Amino acid sequence: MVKLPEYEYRVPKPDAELVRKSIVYKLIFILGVDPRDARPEDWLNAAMFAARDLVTESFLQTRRSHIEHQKRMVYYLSMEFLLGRAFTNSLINEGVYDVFIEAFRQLGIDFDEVSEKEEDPGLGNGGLGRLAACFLDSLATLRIPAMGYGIRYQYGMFKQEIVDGQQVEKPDLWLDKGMAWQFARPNKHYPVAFGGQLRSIGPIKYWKPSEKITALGYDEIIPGYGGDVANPLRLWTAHAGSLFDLADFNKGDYFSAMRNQTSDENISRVLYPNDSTESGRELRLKQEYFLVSASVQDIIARHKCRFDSIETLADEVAIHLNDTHPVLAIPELMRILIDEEGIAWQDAWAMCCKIFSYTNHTLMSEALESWSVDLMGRLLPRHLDLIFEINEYFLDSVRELGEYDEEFIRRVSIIDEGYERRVRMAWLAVVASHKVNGVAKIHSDLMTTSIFADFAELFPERFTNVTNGVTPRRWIAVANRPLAGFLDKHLGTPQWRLHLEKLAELNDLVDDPKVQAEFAEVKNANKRRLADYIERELGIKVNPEALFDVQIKRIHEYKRQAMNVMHIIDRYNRILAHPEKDWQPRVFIFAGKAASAYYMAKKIIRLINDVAAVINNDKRIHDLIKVVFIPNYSVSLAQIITPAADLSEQISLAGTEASGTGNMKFALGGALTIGTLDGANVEIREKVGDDNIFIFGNTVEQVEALRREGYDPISYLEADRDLRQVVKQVTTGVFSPDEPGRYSDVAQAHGDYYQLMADFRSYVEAQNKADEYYRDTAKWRRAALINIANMGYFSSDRSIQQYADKIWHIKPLSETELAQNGN
Ligand code: HBZ
Repeated sequence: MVKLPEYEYRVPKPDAELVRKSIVYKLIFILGVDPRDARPEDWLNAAMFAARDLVTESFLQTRRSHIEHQKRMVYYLSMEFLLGRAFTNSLINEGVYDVFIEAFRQLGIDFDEVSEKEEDPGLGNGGLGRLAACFLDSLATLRIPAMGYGIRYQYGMFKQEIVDGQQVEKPDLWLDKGMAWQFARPNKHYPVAFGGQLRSIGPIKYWKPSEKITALGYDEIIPGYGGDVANPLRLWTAHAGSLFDLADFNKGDYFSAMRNQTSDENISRVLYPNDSTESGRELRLKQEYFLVSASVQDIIARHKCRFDSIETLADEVAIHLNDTHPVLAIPELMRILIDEEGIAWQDAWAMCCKIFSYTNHTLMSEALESWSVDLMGRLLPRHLDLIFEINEYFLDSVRELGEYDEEFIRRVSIIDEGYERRVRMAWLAVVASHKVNGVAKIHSDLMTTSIFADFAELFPERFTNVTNGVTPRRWIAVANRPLAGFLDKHLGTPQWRLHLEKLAELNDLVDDPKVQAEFAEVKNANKRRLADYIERELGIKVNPEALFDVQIKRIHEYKRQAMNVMHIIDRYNRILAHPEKDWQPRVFIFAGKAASAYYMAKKIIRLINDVAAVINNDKRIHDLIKVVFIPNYSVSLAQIITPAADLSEQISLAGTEASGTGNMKFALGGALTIGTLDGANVEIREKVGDDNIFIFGNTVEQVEALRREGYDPISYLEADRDLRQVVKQVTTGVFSPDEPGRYSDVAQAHGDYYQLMADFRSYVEAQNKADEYYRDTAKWRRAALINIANMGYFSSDRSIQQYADKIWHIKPLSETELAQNGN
């Protein structure tokens, strides 16, 4: 091993002068750009290289400590990571934000202009991907020996444009501007095979694939807060063929080899959209296998490099499956252990059952993944064979219990023997994992009484809950600097960044009018920033004094953006009927993407924009209502919108939203929630108390009862004149005069499956109550402060600590372990 004296690689704690010099050096010698010609993009890249130097040191030191102290590792496998921009976040986590600001000032360059140029890597759809990113931040911050694995999609989530009120998707070329934040790892490459046949010689099976591609790794560095730990997120790209076997070229068929190259490389080309139903396409299955095959091979290679024997794998390694998307890691690990390492089937299975754990993010049966046996057999014959063996082994063990009939066996079988035989991926995950968790209390409870009821009977100890959380670094320290300053001052410490429960001390200050007024200043500054953004981007002027009512998330029927619109229309009607009343001015803000093939979600976007066009231009409304749809929702947009919200819309039908994490970010920023008793709203209510949240609508039990009894949306229309009027206006074209029938199908969609009609009245009443509260400024500010004070629980640090303790059994690197690492 190379021994270096410390000074050769330690980056000194920088001051502004050093940072300035480093930036200029990177600009000239790494990017080859003359400072006189440098554009903001060039300064950004140069500054990112300068910042990366600081993170890299912690990154290498962390890796050394893991090896030296033989730390048990957790590997977090996810098809999605919605990281958001890296630059400012890394400066905050490294504790050099102010130093960089000063360096930019000395250079005479606008820091905000430059940092806004950073691409926001959209390698995810929504909550699940963002959760994975918050978790990486917490894993590094808590010094947990961990690594993420994902796919480096060439095109992430599409860019959304709104043209004539409708969503238009444009490709997201996030890699084109250069990715200063990632290290290419040309030596981290693995073959990934597909197709071909399963052969056997006696009892020994072997797979002869027909196709081989190569996975090549890139490491994105994830810095923890405090600057001493950074973990890698290893992202794989697909490359044609085998890097070693150039047979095609040698055969002289250069052109066909090149053609194959593009089709092979399609595997990491584009992120799959989160559709209303799983689309089950072959390329998606290939992507899933591509991720897990490269990752499992890498995990084993890393293990072998640290320990002598593969036998100890289960003692040293935990693998976490973020939803069912990476579940093929289970048969892949079985395959490698049995076929390549020569381990006996039962021993390999015992190892798998110790290694894997799985998080479920949805109860909606249409969103549960399953793959046809046919397709899987064609693409992955050995894996399908192993899945059949696992199933047989599992079903035999159930039969042996002697308590269950064949109907039960049919229900728990990993293979659905319906019309077309299919592999139920969630079943496979549950059978192989030692722990299965839901993401909020209500969701975890429902999980064991609905989709996994049979398994909960078989393995009651397997099911657990870990309520989601969000990182206070990105969501306060980076996104809400005015609030960060407020907290530093009133808590008298910067420690809330690491110990969010410290926010509770604010509870003593919520009645202090001076503190309330200072909080109002924080909120107003954030509202002005958003109002400026809206004016700049959309040319719409909004009043920062109005109540900002915000719903930002994926557009989906179950999230009920349409019910929000119905309330806006009802309010519009009431204002027109009683203009003399003292109405609370409101700005209704929406943002979110619809999956490109999701017809109804796209229609909802159009409805929002159509309603906005009519109401915003109705002079009689005098700015009492403004409706704004902000295009291209992303992490960086959420960082501007969330801190500016007064009211947070969390209005999914009870029992449909697994947790939600936006709800936590809003409350943490001092917005009050208007929401149903769904997902983590339930726990937010427990923390902030009934008086500081607007809960409305049917409970899960009531929703189920209505479904059982035969839900009748018409009965609500008959009983409610205002509701009738709203539905009539939408369906007869009041908001789409150029095409009156445009929304005739919206109200009837699936017989109002998400029960908008049933919850409408109580929603409107909750909205009226919110107005009343808002008028009493002291009352509102107090409630907002109580929300902030009681959000400590929703830190992703708490979530990750729970995963580490009760699921992964992983201990963090101690300070001494980190300090002594063979320098
Ligand atoms: O995961 C979300 C849940 O809807 C939300 O309630 C929860 O807070 C969050 C984190 O636990 N689920 C998703 O975001 N799901 C997806 O994005 C998804 C992506 C690809 C798919 C299916 C779902 O194929």
